[in-house]
Amino acid sequence: MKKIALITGITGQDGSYLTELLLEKGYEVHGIKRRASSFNTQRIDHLYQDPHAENRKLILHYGDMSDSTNLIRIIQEVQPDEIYNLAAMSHVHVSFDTPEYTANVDGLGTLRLLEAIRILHLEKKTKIYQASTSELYGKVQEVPQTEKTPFYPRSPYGVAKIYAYWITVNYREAYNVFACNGILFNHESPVRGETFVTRKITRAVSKIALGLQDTLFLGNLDAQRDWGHAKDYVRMMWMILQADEPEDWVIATGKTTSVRDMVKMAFSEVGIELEFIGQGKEEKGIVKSCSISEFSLETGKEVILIDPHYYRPTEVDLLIGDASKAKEKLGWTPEYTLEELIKEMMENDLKIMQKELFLKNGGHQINNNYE
Ligand code: NDP
Ligand code: GDR
Repeated sequence: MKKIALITGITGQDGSYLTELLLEKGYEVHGIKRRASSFNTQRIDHLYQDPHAENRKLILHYGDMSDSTNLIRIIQEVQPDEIYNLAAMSHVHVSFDTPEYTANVDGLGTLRLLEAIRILHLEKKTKIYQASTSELYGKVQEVPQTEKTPFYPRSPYGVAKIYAYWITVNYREAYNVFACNGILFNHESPVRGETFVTRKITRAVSKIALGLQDTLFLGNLDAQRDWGHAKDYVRMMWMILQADEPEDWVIATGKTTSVRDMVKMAFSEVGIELEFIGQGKEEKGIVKSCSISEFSLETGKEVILIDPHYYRPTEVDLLIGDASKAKEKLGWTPEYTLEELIKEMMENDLKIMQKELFLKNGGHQINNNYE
């Protein structure tokens, strides 16, 4: 029997990898996309199927996590076996500027889906995955963090997601919905949003190496994150809904790296050795040596500077996850190392920036967005 999945947030990083995975597994995949004034489906365009074709396996619906009636109607039409709730205002720093919107979409949005399952009497049919996050741990209580570590969120995003976490647990306990939280630590890829720190770095390092940009401004370089590859993490999302029992799971690599070291790793991909000098907001990253002539940068050039604007009012200092439960009970282990992830992201961004350089050399204006 063909399975039907509904993905909220299908146009995002994880939505695109999960769609690829589920289509490969023979699912009929439905996705909710937002109406926007410009195209927002770039990440899934390679999977697009003509709406006039018969037996389509990928079907998109307009919708929004703030609109209950819309969600109920879509779920009624689709009758999904599995819902993956990936939609969210997912940027921690932006959530300080939009706390109410974030609470509505990331917190209440999850409730709306769970209520839709209940209203439509789909408790026995429809399983639901909730995209929970290591941001729930927030202020360090324990390292490494497990399914039992207490939560202490440090942003409106984290607080909204904690509501989503507990309402998912509550609907599992109260109504026997097969509802699970994946507590995912940071995961990245070549299609990571451009304003998250890893992608911001790989894009900027590519531009700096090619002479398209002089400097990259960053915030807190001391923050430490447990970074994995999105491809490994969406595989685990699917495994969570195939488990015998609905449970909550930590997904992480078990290794942590500072933002500063991540910057150094990205520069080393283009043969540039970076040295950090100074402290706090005066800290700078300067070129120590450059071994690839194609990317020649003069020694001593300042390429990383601090902009306090990128600091958060409250920060999460250290994340490192213990995914032993997922390994032991579901046999999940990540396949990518951080080095492989950064290499893949750098290769992708270098290709994009080489195109930009080509256009610039041809007299065209290029995108100069430094964020
Ligand atoms: P992205 O920001 O790349 O994608 C978010 C998706 O949600 C996009 O499709 C976006 O649409 C959609 N969306 C945003 N607001 C709404 C709304 N009001 N109604 C409907 N859809 C909306 O995030 P990721 O793919 O990285 O993450 C997926 C989920 O996992 C998120 O919930 C995130 O909070 C969570 N998470 C992510 C981690 C990570 O490291 N990536 C770690 C732990 C949890 P549009 O394309 O139009 O903007
Ligand atoms: P995070 O990811 O907040 O962990 O949330 P992000 O990449 O935004 O920040 C990681 C760390 O880097 C520090 N930092 C900067 N961050 C950004 N974005 N821009 C900068 O210039 C910069 N300089 C330093 C941050 O302070 C932070 O400590 C991500 C999102 O995907 C969430 O949706 C998800 O839930 C968590 O990961 C797990």
